Amino acid sequence: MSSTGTAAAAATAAAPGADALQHRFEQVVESEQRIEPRDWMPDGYRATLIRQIAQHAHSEIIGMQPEGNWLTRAPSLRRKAILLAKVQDEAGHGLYLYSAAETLGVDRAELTEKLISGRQKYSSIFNYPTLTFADVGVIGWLVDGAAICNQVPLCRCSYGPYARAMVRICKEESFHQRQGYELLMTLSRGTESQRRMLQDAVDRWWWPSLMMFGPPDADSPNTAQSMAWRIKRHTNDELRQRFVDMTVPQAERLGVTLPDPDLEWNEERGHHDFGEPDWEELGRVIRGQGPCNAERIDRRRSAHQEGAWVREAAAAHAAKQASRARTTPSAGGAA
Ligand code: FAQ
Repeated sequence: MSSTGTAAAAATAAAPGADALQHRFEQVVESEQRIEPRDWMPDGYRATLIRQIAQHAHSEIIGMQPEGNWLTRAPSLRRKAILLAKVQDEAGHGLYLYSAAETLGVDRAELTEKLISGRQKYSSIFNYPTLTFADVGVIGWLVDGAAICNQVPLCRCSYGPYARAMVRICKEESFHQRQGYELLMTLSRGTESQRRMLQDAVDRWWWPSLMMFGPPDADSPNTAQSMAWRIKRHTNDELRQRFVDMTVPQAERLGVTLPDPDLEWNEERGHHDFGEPDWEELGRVIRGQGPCNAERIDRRRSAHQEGAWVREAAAAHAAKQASRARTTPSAGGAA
């Protein structure tokens, strides 16, 4: 047998079977190591990650719109600079996440197409309108606060590229949350009408923020499998509870009332009890019938169309650079 033939036979003999691959995958997950792009993974694991990471990336990109709406109307240059930086961070988060999704074998252009044709979801929270500048502060405080609660555990997700992207994203989200809280602190020390504006924004954003964590555990089809794969580290209800417990003292400090008559400390449980969000409303918003769904997707679709020339120019530039690199000897090679 030729040496090539011997190597091929040895490789075939050494190639692990499906059971061995599954076993190795399970061992990596159970021992808190990371699955990396070239590792074998079950099809369902790959599909779940693509679904969640794509939804997450789309949320960051669509999430630029509600606050972006206030960029030209920020009340001072300082507030405008802060808001610009925050909205740009969100674009960056979207890009890290699309890159993480691409390591699973999907293409960003394909994911964008699925978003604008309504075949992939994004977070329900971005389908509510931003009526006053207080909404910018409340989004930072409550929406970024909820995002942090949900995303800090994702830094320990079993899929390496997603977990690593989350580390940086969470650091930036913490800054976003603080800028929102600082804005609201300023409003709370302001005039009577500024305090009313603050309370009105809290009243409108509280329940949609609780819905960000997804349906109750009993109605969450994906949680059990995602927890077994250590993609999700906590259930939707556990994280919602953590968010409520974290937020109540912050609301007291701000001097606002959270719009839930059932909200109270439960000594026995060591947690706050709270009321039931309107799950039918969440269902409607996820199905595309929220107050701003159509507007958000139209805006995203037209931004994508208007940006076509930029993508074409970037591709033409990259092709030109690549062809120059092929035909021009490099400085190192010439020496
Ligand atoms: N909105 O079985 P589960 C941010 C869907 S980023 C829309 O519980 P899962 C930063 C769900 O996809 C915010 N759809 O699903 C920022 C599933 O769909 P399917 C985004 C929702 O995946 C701040 C079905 O319902 N964050 O805020 C929602 O196990 C400020 C059944 O649900 C992430 O994406 C919802 N709220 O748990 C930017 C974090 N909830 O199966 C700008 C990563 C559920 O029909 C300004 N994602 N659905 O395809 C996750 O942690 C999870 O995917 C959950 C849902 C917890 C969202």
